[in-house]
Amino acid sequence: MSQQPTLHLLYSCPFCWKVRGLIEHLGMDVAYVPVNGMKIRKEVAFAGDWGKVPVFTDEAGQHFVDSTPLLRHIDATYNNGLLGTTDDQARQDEWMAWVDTKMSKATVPILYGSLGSALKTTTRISKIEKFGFLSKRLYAWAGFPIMWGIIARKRVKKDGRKPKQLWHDLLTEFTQAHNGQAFFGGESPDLVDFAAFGYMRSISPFPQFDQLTDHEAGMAWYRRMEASLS
Ligand SMILES: N[C@@H](CCC(=O)N[C@@H](CS)C(=O)NCC(=O)O)C(=O)O
Repeated sequence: MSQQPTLHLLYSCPFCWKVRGLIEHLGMDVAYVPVNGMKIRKEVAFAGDWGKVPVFTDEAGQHFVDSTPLLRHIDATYNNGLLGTTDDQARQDEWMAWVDTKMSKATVPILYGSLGSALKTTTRISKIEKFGFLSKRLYAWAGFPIMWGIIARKRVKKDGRKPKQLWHDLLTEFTQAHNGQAFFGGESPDLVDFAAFGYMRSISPFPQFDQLTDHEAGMAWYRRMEASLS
């Protein structure tokens, strides 16, 4: 029996945006299913004990988790692996690891790195994510000092740079690795481009995205990535 593939996600989850970009690039017919951020574990319990989003369920009802393995699985299954194989596999693997460690760590500081930005972020999240009646209010009011105090403050302090500077440095390093080409993957994007694009795009629903748009090379690449979606 065949069913429409689904992607269980949170709109504010960078890992989910990685997978969405690839799905949109390939023009796949996938239904997005938002989960309640306060009950992720319960809402994706159907996929086993992983307990996180994104979860991709294919037409046969099989579940796949973890964004980078998921990128590889989708590319291999629906695109003949064209974006995940190159002449220089070591370069692709090395930069995929770079994106998944460096860029993934930069999303929390820019979204929650000061009390003011944490408030902006949680207010926006309470509007765009699926919540229960009470949990929405609880999250909007209690979420921001928690995110700032417990998670972001330590991370910003440890890095030493302002979150904007951190992003600008990462975008400079990443776009320089394109070696003068339009994308990391060359004339067209590869899986590393989609991973990086996902992290950056996850900031786009928030006002802090303004802090990234004045990185010229990074933004030019971002616009090319957007144009590659169908
Ligand atoms: N390595 C995973 C990380 C996924 C992840 O941490 N997702 C978060 C949302 S942004 C989550 O579901 N967290 C729930 C939890 O850890 O309980 C991936 O790349 O997919």
